[in-house]
Amino acid sequence: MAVTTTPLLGLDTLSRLPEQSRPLVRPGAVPAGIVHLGLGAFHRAHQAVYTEEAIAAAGGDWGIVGVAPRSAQVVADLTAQDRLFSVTTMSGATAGTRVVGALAGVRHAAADPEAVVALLADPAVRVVTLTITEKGYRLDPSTGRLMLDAELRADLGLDRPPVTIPGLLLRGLLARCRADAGPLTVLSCDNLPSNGRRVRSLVAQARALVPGKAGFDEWLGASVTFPGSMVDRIVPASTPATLDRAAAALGTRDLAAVHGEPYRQWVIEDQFPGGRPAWELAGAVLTDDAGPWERLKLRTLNGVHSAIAYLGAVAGRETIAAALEIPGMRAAMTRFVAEDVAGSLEPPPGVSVVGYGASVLDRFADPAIAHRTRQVAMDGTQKLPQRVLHTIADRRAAGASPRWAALVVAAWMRYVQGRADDGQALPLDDPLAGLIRERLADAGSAPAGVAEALFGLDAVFPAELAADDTVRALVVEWLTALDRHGVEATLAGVA
Ligand code: CS2
Repeated sequence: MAVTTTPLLGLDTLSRLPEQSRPLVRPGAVPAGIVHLGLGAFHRAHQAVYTEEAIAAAGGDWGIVGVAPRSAQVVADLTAQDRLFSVTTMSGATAGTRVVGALAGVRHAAADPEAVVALLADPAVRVVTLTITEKGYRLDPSTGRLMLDAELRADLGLDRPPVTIPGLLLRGLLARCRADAGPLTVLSCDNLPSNGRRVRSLVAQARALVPGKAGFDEWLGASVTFPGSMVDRIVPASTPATLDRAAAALGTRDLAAVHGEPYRQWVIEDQFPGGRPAWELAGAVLTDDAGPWERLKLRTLNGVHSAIAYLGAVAGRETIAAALEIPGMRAAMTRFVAEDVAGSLEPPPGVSVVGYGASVLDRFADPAIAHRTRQVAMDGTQKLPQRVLHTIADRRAAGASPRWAALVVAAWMRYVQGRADDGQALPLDDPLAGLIRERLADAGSAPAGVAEALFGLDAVFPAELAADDTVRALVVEWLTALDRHGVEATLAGVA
């Protein structure tokens, strides 16, 4: 009852909000300068918050037009709420909720792709940011080559509105060049290695499949930059509890509410020929090279996250925090970071990989965040290379035997077989799910056969790594232990 009588968040209910929950910027008051592709929870709790604070501190026409590639619901919800949404920051028993006013507009790309193409060609827009998840780039995770399927081929025919992100980006850039609309920065905010270089390569590979377009390449080289960035904040998918908490804090309903941890980090390579918001005033680090930060974060935070997700889900633990309580889990993750990850990378100056790893485990341990193991376990084929396999490759090149990293690969192999230790079904939510099932169907149930079948997925495992006997033996050893004894017994002895 209370829910239906509570008014909806919107411009006309702003005055009802507690003082500390009000937006820093009124939507509509700041013209758009950014187009963001991917309107999920992470964007709302990360770039939107940084951008709103930057505008509040230093001004500038940097309102964000948020584009949802597929989901009509988030666009409908945000439209009904005058593009306002709240972020609840949670830590232990405390929580604070604030409404964010950074969105100058919202669009549904699937319903109106031409409107998005037109936005990318608008001279007022000078930055395009992306959080489209690893698979949205349609790059082979192992080689970085554009994966051409019928949908993408049709997009690159340019004779119908684009439905893929590569198609949309290329069309937008071609239109911008034609309109001579001025310089632009395309900023990937996804957890991919060298994400700036990847999105540049995506555009180049897509462009190479489109004939003609004289002058475009020169324009692209002179006018468009693709800096790299490292993004960090734990923001789980919203649940009914997220919306209830927001409603209780705000006194209005918020259908687009998100919640996340207090920690946040954004390291950005400073290449913005058309200008940018003063993100540094919101705590972002602007640098020449985000690479060391990005490798540190992908291999440590995301590598450990995936490891806990697979092991925890197989052990029947609902959340990352609950999985971290399995005896031996923290020790195994600490050893993974100290013995394998730390030796695989050069951290940013003054940062200790082991110290960073310990702080990551403390963040994961907060039960208030309630991040589901099954959510982090999604799309493993798109995540494993940068989170674990690069660590393995670098350690092998140095002559080491990365035992703990092999455990992470084995945990993924155990997870994708679809059964938890108690026999419950586990979902396989992955763009290569069909291929994985096919491989497993032929593999039998013996760990060596399963490993053999999955190492054959060349989109995930580079040939050199798949042929490395040391790595294979380590993975099979762990997979055998997980199979025979289960996760809890396997981890029990780790100290
Ligand atoms: C997680 C990330 O879902 C996942 O795969 O590892 O979304 C993680 O929460 C963020 O990268 C934290 O910055």
